[in-house]
Amino acid sequence: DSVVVSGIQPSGRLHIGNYFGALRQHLDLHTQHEAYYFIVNYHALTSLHDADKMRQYTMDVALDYLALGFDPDEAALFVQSDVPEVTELAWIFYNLMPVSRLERGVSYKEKVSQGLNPNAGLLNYPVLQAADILIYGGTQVPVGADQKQHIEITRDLAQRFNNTFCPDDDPLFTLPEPYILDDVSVVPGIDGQKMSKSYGNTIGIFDEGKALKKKVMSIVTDSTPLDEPKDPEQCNVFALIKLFAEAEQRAEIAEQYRAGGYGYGHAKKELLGLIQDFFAEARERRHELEQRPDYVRDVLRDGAKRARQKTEPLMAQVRNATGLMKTM
Ligand code: AQP
Repeated sequence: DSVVVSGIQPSGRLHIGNYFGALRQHLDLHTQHEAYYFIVNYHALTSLHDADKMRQYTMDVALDYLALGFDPDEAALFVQSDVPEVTELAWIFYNLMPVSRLERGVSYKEKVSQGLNPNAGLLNYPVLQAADILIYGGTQVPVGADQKQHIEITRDLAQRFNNTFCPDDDPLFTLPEPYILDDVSVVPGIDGQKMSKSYGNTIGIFDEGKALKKKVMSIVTDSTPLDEPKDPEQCNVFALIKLFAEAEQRAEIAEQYRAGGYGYGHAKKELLGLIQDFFAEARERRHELEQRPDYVRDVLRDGAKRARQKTEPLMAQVRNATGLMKTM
């Protein structure tokens, strides 16, 4: 049976790239399968060193999930650091992973090429992620395309562990599959690059009012004059409209692009309305939930309890397989 597993960083408010690339799939799948979703604060620690912000962003992600429809009766939502077995397993995995493989990691290399002086946590990010996935016996990992290579590293680690420590007929870890939907695998940001917090090009799921309007109006377009026909498939605004509009409306808007006389300003207004409507209910629910921090904490605590029912016995097997004694 499928076990769905995915993590999300508490490194700022979630954006619509996170939503379409991952969160929506998390929400779709969590009522159908056993599912574990965790707020990966250890991962965020690779770049965030501010305790107040860490606490705030962690609560923010929990609020976002609940507001968008996560049902705590259906699956576990919890904070990564509430499950200490994960870092324990990560340490074991570090010893199976060549440094050279991590240094070739696409997202690691990209951050370094942007001038970041990487810490050891960042280099080892995919190993901790592998521990996160494998410790719950994850089989499906709903993520955006940027995570594909990390899932390959996870599969590699599962295999290395099984080959090194388990008899052939009794592997401990299952190899997970990435669950990536093509249409939404890379959501562009307001400058047309992948929407990403580190590029400062995001539109937040819960942005509203002037802030939201300003972001939508600043989406980069070319300079084709208003009356000339335009190719919707070449337009950043349309790329986002496609995510929010129903098929029929999408086709109508594409038609207007091609006909000419329809400017990018029109398209941006259309998009703004679509975003406002799409998240209206969730926005209201989020405002309500903000008044109930104790409830949110209860959800996270229950989620962590459920998670540990899975991780404690698994770690006993891992210690046994590796000869790591536990005397108490
Ligand atoms: N632009 C995107 N399109 C599709 N999917 C995306 N994801 C992120 N950006 C896009 C997916 O969202 C999930 C959560 O990712 P994360 O918490 O690791 O966030 P992230 O990838 O760190 O998001 P950012 O904004 O891109 O952060 P930085 O700037 O730190 O790299 C993942 O499944 C991810 O694929």
